[in-house]
Amino acid sequence: MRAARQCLLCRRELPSPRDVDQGILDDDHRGHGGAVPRVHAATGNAVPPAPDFSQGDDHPVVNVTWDEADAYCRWAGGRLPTEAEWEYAARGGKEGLIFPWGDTVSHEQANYGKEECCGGLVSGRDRWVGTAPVGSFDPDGFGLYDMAGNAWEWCADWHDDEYYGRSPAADPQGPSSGQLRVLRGGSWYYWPVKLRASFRGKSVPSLRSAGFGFRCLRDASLDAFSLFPLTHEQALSCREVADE
Ligand SMILES: [Ca+2]
Ligand SMILES: [Ca+2]
Repeated sequence: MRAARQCLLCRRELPSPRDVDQGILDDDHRGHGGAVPRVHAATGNAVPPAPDFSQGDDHPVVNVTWDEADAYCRWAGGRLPTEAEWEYAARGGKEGLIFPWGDTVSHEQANYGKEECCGGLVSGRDRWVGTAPVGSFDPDGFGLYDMAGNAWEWCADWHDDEYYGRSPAADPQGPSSGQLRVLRGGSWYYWPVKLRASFRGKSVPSLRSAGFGFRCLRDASLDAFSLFPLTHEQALSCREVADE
């Protein structure tokens, strides 16, 4: 019943039932010390500023703009995922759940903030006010870490609240133009509702935030980059939760 209520509240979020192209989400987004120089190399821009909290090399890179994230992924031989691809990956093959692991959330499962706006919070297994080292919590059903929480993740799409009411049934690519880019997954700074698999965040693409990171998707045809291969047998649809 809780899942159904969630669906009714959030109908504009659901891209389902949709198919997305098979692909791989690469976890090579980690490390303010490792990835940041490569973001610099990929874009020619100045090195993104460090956040005002401590980050080790195994933390997700943050403070990157959408253009920098996009440029980095292309430079690395991949691309940013569409938000439909991101959501498919976040659900880890477990359709109809509010969060990647189930219908409830706790600080045992992800790094996020206070129960209500705003700011980081330490509780239980979540020992971080800012970002946590990548992979500090259990992965989702596809073996992907930190899809929910830690850092928001830029997606390829322009944002449009009404898009899923008119989008193609297969592999939606987002609107052709817009003012805002999509972010998914919530972050260390935000309250848990933003960690829902279907929650659609958005921002102007030029904004740098200590909560904004990204990860790259490398297409399955690029076998050399297939860190988390999805098989043809895996269901690729995002099934809509029944209205009950
Ligand atoms: Ca936290
Ligand atoms: Ca994340």
